[in-house]
Amino acid sequence: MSYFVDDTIVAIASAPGGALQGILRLSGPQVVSILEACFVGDCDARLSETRLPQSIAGNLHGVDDFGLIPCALYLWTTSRSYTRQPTAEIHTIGSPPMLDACLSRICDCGARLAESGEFTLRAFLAGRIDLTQAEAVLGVIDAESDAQLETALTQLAGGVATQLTEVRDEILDLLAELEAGLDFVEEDIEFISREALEERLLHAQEKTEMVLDQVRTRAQPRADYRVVLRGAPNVGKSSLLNALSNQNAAIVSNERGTTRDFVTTELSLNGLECTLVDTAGVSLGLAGLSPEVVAQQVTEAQIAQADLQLFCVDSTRSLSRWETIEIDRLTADRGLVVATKVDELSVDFFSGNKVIYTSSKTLEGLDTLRAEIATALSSDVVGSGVVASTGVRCHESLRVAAKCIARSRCVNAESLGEELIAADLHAALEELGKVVGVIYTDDILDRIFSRFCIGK
Ligand SMILES: Nc1nc2c(ncn2[C@@H]2O[C@H](COP(=O)(O)OP(=O)(O)OP(=O)(O)O)[C@@H](O)[C@H]2O)c(=O)[nH]1
Ligand SMILES: [Mg+2]
Repeated sequence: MSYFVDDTIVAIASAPGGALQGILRLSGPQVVSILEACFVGDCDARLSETRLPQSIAGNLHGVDDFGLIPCALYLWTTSRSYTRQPTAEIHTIGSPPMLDACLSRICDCGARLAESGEFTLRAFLAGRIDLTQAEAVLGVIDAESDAQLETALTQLAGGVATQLTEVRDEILDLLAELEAGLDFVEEDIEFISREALEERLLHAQEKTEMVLDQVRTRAQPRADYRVVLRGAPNVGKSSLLNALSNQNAAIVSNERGTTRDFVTTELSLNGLECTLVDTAGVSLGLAGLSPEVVAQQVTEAQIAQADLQLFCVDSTRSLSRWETIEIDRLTADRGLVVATKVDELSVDFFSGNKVIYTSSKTLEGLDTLRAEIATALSSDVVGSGVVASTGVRCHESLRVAAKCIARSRCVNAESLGEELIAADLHAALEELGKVVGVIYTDDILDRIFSRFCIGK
């Protein structure tokens, strides 16, 4: 990875393969002189005299045997660009051999091929974005679902960085006051009272822990959510699993207690991958160690692991007392109430919860159910607002930062000295600095930017 930013880099920024349009991206001090050597605009504006961002129609010339190649040039000649360097994009026909020829022509004029992630690296080195935003760029490129995209966009817009910058600023202010106090320690002047210090330290700790919580929930890339079907025997859980997955994975019969072991099948909802789990119907009042009792235990274990429960009730009969109690206990983000068999004569449930009416026979309501499942699962993802790679990288730093602040509060409580509090706060600042990239090493940058593709 090159940290030298005084040369001019170029890369194909559009996706590999043929397309209607291809994009070449350049960044560096020589962008204008390079373009003056190989681009001629339809109007005779001199590129070097351009200060405002411009879009200029024209042609690339001298590109092997291709003659003049029509293109649109987008040019930022000042530091008001993504990389804070003169930057340009050439939008032209997306033919791979032609784009390659344009690339070598631009290199002949003085540019060098960019390494992977080098444009975003330059944006980071110029202070345009912080490390969490750089990771969010990658999050946007790699997003496989609407929810992942929204998380990455939130982070790109500042999400986690804004909160951490606020904590850092608070700690910096506090340190300034503490250290000013240390200079006057002989004179016995109190710059900040113990109570006021405790209040501000507690606030900083809580904020850090809040971000740590967000990061924790996203530390594992959630490729797989578990959605569990639950309900009384014979309400139609197995039929629903078969209908939703369009398979005959589970045995269906009008005998109660057909399902004993749990059966799973994979579902893809709006790009969210989830495992749908069928369980044995819940029977009350069983005793001993019969297969039924074991089946009940398996059901409860599956529920405990579930991200979402689909609580199924048979719409051809009224709710039992147990069902009413269970429905009341469901919270919107952990459970949905699904009424089955609406193709038969249905009774109306008077429930405070939203009920999704379905039929595994006519497939009525299944699209609504799929959409509701996806919404319930993705609210979990979006709420956290941190892309997975940031979560993995920052978890330890945030944990240590929160611990240092907590320790400084103990020092304060026992009046052990402001020097010790300051030392802990310096340590916390350093860890928070690593997260946003105020403090970084080549190794950290290599790990982040080498995962990008060339041209980004
Ligand atoms: N008319 C109608 N009948 C259904 C529907 N879904 C299920 N059934 C019937 O209801 C009965 C029970 O269905 P299952 O899917 O085995 O029910 P279950 O909840 O898995 O039952 P257990 O595994 O015993 O707990 C079967 O006779 C199904 O044919 C439906 O949408 N419409
Ligand atoms: Mg069943």
